Amino acid sequence: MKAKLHQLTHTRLGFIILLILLMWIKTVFAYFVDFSLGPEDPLQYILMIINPLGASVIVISVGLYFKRARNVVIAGFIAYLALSALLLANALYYREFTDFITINTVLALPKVMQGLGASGSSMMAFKDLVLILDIIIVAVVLIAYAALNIWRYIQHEQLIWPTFGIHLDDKPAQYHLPQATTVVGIALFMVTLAVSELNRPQLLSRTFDRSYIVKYLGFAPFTIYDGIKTAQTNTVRSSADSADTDKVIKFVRKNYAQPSSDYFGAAKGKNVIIIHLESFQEFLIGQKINGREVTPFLNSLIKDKNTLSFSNMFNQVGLGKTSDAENMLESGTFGINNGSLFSTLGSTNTFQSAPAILDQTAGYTSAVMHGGKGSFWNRSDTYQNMGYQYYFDGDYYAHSTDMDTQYGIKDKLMFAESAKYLEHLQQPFYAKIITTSNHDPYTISAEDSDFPDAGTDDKTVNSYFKTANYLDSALKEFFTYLKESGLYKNSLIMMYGDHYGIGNSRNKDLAPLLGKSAETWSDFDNVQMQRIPLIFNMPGLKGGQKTTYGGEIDILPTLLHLLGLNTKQYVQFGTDLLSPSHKQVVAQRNGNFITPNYTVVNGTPYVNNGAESGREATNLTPATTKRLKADQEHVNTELRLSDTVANKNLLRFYTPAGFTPVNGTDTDFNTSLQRLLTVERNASASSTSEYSKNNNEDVAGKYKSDAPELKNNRSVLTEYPAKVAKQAVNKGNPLEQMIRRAKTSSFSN
Ligand code: GP9
Ligand code: MN
Repeated sequence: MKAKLHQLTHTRLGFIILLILLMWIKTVFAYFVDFSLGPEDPLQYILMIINPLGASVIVISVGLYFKRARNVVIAGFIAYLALSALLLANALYYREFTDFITINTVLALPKVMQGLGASGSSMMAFKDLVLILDIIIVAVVLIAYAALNIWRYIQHEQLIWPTFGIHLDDKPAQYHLPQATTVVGIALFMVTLAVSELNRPQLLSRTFDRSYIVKYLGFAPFTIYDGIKTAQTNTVRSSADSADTDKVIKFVRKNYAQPSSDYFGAAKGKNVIIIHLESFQEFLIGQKINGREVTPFLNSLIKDKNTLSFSNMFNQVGLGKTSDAENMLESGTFGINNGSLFSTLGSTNTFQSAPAILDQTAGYTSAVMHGGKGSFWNRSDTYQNMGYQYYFDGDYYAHSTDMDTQYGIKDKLMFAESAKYLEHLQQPFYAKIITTSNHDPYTISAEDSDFPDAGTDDKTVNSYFKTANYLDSALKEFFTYLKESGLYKNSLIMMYGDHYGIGNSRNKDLAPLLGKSAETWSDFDNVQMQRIPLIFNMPGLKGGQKTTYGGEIDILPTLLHLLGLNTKQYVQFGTDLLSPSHKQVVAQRNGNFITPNYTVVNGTPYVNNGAESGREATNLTPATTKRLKADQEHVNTELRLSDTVANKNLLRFYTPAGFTPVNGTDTDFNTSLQRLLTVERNASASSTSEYSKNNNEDVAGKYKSDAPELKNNRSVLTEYPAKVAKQAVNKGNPLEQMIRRAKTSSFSN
């Protein structure tokens, strides 16, 4: 044992291994104490425990490449210091921002420091000592030696240097040792990467959340990944010139469709409540399982005379899934073709999006509600840059394991708890509620759903109908509440499905339920399955079930026109679905497209309707062939130009008339609650929130739901989770009522 220890500190390899072990322990300690990386299964725990190893081996063993023993120590220690600094800096940064340091944060450091303000000094915590204890010890020893040296120098004695008891072998390292260690490090990293990709496919291409990259791969790989992404983005950006912008403006102007006179301004001045229906496909509407309607509420809503719905709407998302849908909805531009626009560009791009447009041109308050991690899909940064004023993320909702879904909280609780934020928003407002129960793997307890099993061979397909049915019932409760609170009569409610819930590989199991055959199921059918619902409901709205072909890209101009706002000056790639000149050519992110008569998959046209439905279109007239060719050209151009706008950040060069660029860093979502209530209080008699209008009565407390969690504990309806209310208290907010609520809150986050 003693010999082994001796070997560990007295050989250069031993010394390097010691540093690697220390780094490993420190990092794992930090993972569990300083960060909430949210490991979800045993494999993710294992990955978190092993992932610091690969990078530490690669970086620290660089020291071994040096010939002289002293240089091995110096280089190894510098590498060790660098990794330690990265870890500590992230721990401190995370405490304040619940996020990791990116290259862009470093570049914007002065601003960050400003943002920190008074809290900066209180950032160090006792546990940080663990991360620097080793370095402190070394520093103390060094200082002691220096003092000793000065003393000896004064005494005219010989200078001595610290060896820390490490008397390294002075025989040069074996020939292949450094190379071998590097290879071991790379191999360790590759294994971590491979296992991570298995557990979370497309981790690197989709990013999801910075915390995912750290959780799976560790800090050093995250920093390098972020560095590469940033460099790529900046290279593309710097190549932008005015000709790029001109081309885009020319295209969108030519494409513009004037509003329909029937609908323009039909919802002028109304609140807009957007309900983001997670993974919700159009085929669910009207579908029955064992004779039971999957979506009884939506089915009846669609028949309501005040409901306008579209049955030929297609999702147009790419790898960014939910975030791509949100991006199209908010910005009227497509997601990018190689990842999530939110994740890749959301922190730095210029947006001209719905919240800012509505605020600046019609005085709307804007808020988004999502019961999950605020940073997922880089939402916090992106929402800031889109001009959202408030973001109520998972911290603003009560959580306990039986309330949670994989990405948030159960929809019924989500809607119920959102009521207390909605009723305090100044009207008119633009509020988006993101649901999460209907997300793969569609788990739902028997307590929450008695919906029959669809009985196919595919469990995912079977449970999809259950969670969709649960969402439908959550919507019903929410509508009941809106009517009860008084919000309903002033609001336009819009619901849309973000993307498919059943992937192409499962469609064959689904086919029989849709009256189709699994044997003849084709690519054509897969594209038809990309339909999503789009539903507008408002008292007095001229309803109807429209068969117009369109996609998510068309929602924004449609919505803005309903609100009576002009869109001509903006860079939006879609057109108003209600406009007589709406273009019915619906692009898919991969270049396929759908028109009312044809579906073009990889350049091959298929017939949509009639007896030939699903057959390859042969014997096309020259005019039709020409038309489809032009349509394909149009699709390619709009996707390419939208990518240019995003990747080159072109909107920074073009500010539409009457629009003021958004300064995202001005908004702090940590103070959403504090600001919301302060605005209401300061407005006093002129406050337009529903709460004020109801004589400061919490209608939210009356929310009716059959959710079992709410039966015995209705306090969550009016109380704020301690975590968010505490932030407000810390920042010196004097809103006593809010503080009182926080103290009595029976759920903790
Ligand atoms: C995450 C949730 C799901 O917050 O919206 O995202 P998805 O996996 O559907 O893109
Ligand atoms: Mn989604």
